[in-house]
Parts: sequence; C-alpha cells; structure tokens
Amino acid sequence: MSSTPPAAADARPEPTPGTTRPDGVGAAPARLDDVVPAPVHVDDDPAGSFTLTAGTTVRATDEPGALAVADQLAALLRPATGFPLPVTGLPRTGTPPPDTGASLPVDPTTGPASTGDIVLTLDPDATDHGPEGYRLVVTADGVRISAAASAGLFYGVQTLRQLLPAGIEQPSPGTGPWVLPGGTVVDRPRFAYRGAMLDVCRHFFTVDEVLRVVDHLARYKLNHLHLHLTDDQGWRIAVDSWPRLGPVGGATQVGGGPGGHYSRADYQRIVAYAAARYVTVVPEIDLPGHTHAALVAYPELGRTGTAVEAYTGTEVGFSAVDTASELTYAFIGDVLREIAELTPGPYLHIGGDEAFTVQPAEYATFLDRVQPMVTALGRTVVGWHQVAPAAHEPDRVLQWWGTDPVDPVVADAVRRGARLILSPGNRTYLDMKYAADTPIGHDWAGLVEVHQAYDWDPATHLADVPAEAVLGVEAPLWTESVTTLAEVEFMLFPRLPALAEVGWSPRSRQDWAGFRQRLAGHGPRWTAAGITFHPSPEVP
Ligand code: TNX
Repeated sequence: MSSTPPAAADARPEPTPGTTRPDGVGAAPARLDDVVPAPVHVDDDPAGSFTLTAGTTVRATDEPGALAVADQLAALLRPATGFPLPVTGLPRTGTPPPDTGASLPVDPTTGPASTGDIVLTLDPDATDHGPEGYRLVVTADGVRISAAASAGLFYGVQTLRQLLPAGIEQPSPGTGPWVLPGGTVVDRPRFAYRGAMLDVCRHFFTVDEVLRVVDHLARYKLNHLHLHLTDDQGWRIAVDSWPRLGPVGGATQVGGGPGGHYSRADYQRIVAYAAARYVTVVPEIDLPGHTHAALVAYPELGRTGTAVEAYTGTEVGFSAVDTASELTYAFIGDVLREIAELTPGPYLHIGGDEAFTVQPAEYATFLDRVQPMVTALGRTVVGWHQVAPAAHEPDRVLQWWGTDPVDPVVADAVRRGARLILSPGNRTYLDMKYAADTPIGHDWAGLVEVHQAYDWDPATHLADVPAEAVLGVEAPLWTESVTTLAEVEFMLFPRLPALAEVGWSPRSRQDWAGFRQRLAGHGPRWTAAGITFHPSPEVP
C-alpha cells in the first residue's frame, strides 16, 4: 500500500487559470453524440447551434425544484464563462381554474421564453420520459429542457454541461466561445437504482471529500451513494445512545492513522447535499461481522465481553457481535433507529457479509431478528447477498457481489420476492486494479480495466434471475489501499462513467467501440475540473 497518489495524479497538467488550454482542447465544440451515459435518442441539427453570451438568462418554471436546478446550472456555468447568467422564474401561462386557484404548467413549445435563453420547464403532465427523464432541445434561439419532475431537469442539465466545450469545467474564466451543438436529446434511465459505494471505514474521508464524490456521481446521472459506515477498522457515525461508538470506535483506520467519524450534523450535511443532486444516501451498518470497532467502544457487545485493541489491518471475517445476547439487539435497535432518523431515503443496509465466525444457524436467527427491525422503522432492508437464505421482508433488496453469475441461493431469494442490486466483483468493484501494475487496489476478483467494467448486461447477468428483479447496479469502492481523494478519483475514473452507462443507457445504445471514443472526450473535462484519473490504454 502506498500513501502517495498514483502517478496519474502527478502527471496531470494543471489547468492554466484564465485561458483555454494551449492545445485548444478546452474550446473545441462538443458533439451531441459525445454524451456519457449515452442518451436514449439523439437528433443532430447542424444548423441549430447556440452560443452562450453575457446576455444569456436562465429561466425556470416558478417552482422550488425547477428554480433550484436553474441556480445549479447557472452556478456551474459562471466560473468558466464569467457571464452573470441571472436566474428568473418563468411566469406560467394559462388561466388558473377558478375553483382551485392552481396555476397551469407552461407548455414547453409555446412558453414565453425569449430568444437567447436557457429555459427549464417543469411539466407534470409530460410523463412520457418517466420521473427522471427529460427532453433537451438546442436551437439557434436558445436551449430548452423539459421534464415531468425536477430530477429530469437536473439530468438534462448534466447533459447540457457535456455539450459545452471541455473548458466549461475550468474553475476560472476561459475564452470560449461557449457553443452548444444544435439538436434534440430525449432521455430516460434504464434502471431506477444507479449507485456507487464509498468505504469510509478502512480509510476515513472528510465530509468535503464525500461531497466531491457526490458531485462525481451526479455528473454521470448516478442516483444512490451507499456509505459503508461501520467496519472492523472504524465506526464512522455518531450515535447518541451509544456515545463511545464515534469517538472511540472511530479513532483509527487501516495503517493506524487517526481515522475520524461524522457527527449527526456532518451526516445530515452529506444527506442534504446529495439530495440536492438527486442522490439518495444508503447508510450501511455492517452486521453481525465487520464489527470489531464497535467492540473496541463497547466490549460487552462481544462474545467474550473483554476489552479488545483497535484493529488496523486488512483481514476480513474475524469479528462478530454476540448474537445470543439481548444487549446486542437493544444496541442494533438504537443504532438503526438513530440512523433512520437522519436518513430520509428508503433504504437501510445491514451488511451481512463475511461473518465467518458466526455459525449458519446462529446467523439465520440473527437475521430473523434484525431484518424485521428495519421494516418496523418503515425502511427497506438491503443486505449483501449472504443474507439471501433469510426470510423475505417486504421489498427486500440483496446486493450481489459475486464473480460467478450462477447463484441458486440468490435466485431462490428472488423467487421469494427479493430484488437485486448488481455489484459483480469482476465488473463493478472499483477497488480492483486496472492492470497488474496498478499501484493500489486488490485483484481477488480479477483485473478490471474499462472494457471489463463496461461490457456486461445487468438484465441477463445472473442465471435464473429475471430482468424485472434487477433494481439496478452499484460500483463499490473499498478503501483498504485507497488513502486520499486523488486515489479515490483515480479508481473511479474512468470506470464510474462506464458503470453509469451500463445503468442508464438502453442496451441498444451501448457499444464499446463508440463508448471508448465518447469517453476519450471526457479526459480533458476531468483535467479542466482537476479530477485525477487513470489514463487507460483502452481509451484513445
Ligand atoms: C470483500 S464485498 C468485502 C469487503 C472488502 C472487499 C475488498 C464485501 C461485501 N465485503 O469487506 O473490503 O472484499 O475487495
């Protein structure tokens, strides 16, 4: 393990403030076809390109969600363009029905946009594209994004961002011109769940670092951030009813560094920042194994009850809470209740992986107690696929992380009602090395270069599991060897965009030859944005 960032971080050229890059890459016009993940439908109109100017206004349906997205768009575009880009509410057309006083939605084709504007229109009746879909039209007169819900407007904005030259990602003014190619994009996601996981236990990451990871997810239209909050090496979330968990359980990490934990306010800041970017936080309290840090704080939760030293190594599977003790269930009840209080999203992840010291009968009894506790809190239980044999709970979700796509136990759980998040280790595990010489990472699931991460189909991946049972995909980043934000980004890019396309784009729009070309155009964007990435030899 190395504590210095991988070579790519050092090799990254610093963007020159106040200029576009000397090679002109920053100002090169983007193409409608270069969007990642690939949209459902794209229609070029070479005559219709639009240029942002100092006079451009961002207008949005006068509704809080739409206006918030408009503000985010303006905030995105201001640094590089230097334009003021004022945001204004769009007066609604039509006469409110006299009995309700409700206003009518603006018709995106006839609404009162003036020439030269970017217009975001919320039309609750335009449900053709689903709750996350959008339609984006660029003409010489302006840009219109319309959607049934503000999430769709947000995704339309992420597409718009990619249609501008790479220099738009610079933190300070470039020279432009800021041209968007003309045409129409109609888009909606293939899977409802598109996520990534960050292990903040093996190495701790600050709130600001987590927020930056949220930005990376949102940029590629991923909508769930799974936070692996508890493990042997550190307990990372404050729990008022068990106050030693954070300060004592969180006081170290792999390699013996100081670790850390999130206060309730820190965690709420992450949740709120993510929500504003249409990212749902999925908190994981890993049980009954991976609990050594909890036992450091409260030895009475363990089977021997005796004090234990903090663990800073990388072995897995040795720890467990005492599944025969009522104190354990009181503890879990308190922790899950407090986490649920802080988490607006529907999911509570209870881990369940690698409890090698818990006998199968004991493990089953444990899950029979714990899964219903999650349901009683009004939340949907998620567990790593080791929980598959347990009884079904309403809406139960299994996260499958195997490498051999034949798993009869999981297929049986699906027949009993479980749904799946697919995280095949040999496709989605962001802690796997790209190549044998990758300076950090594991290889137990194989080497995962970009093509390997890209070229698989979640709908047909697991034997005897129908497509309807697949909620979506998630890319986990375990951090035994990942110590800094630059290293996190190095492992995410470019595999996160590959996974994003697997989760978002229709199968018919996915093709490796096209993807690697489109992806190549994103390198200059990451450079402009200061994002560290692996310069994959598979991508031109
Ligand atoms: C397995 S995947 C684990 C983690 C490790 C990871 C390393 C899973 C549910 N458990 O505890 O960090 O392998 O790749």
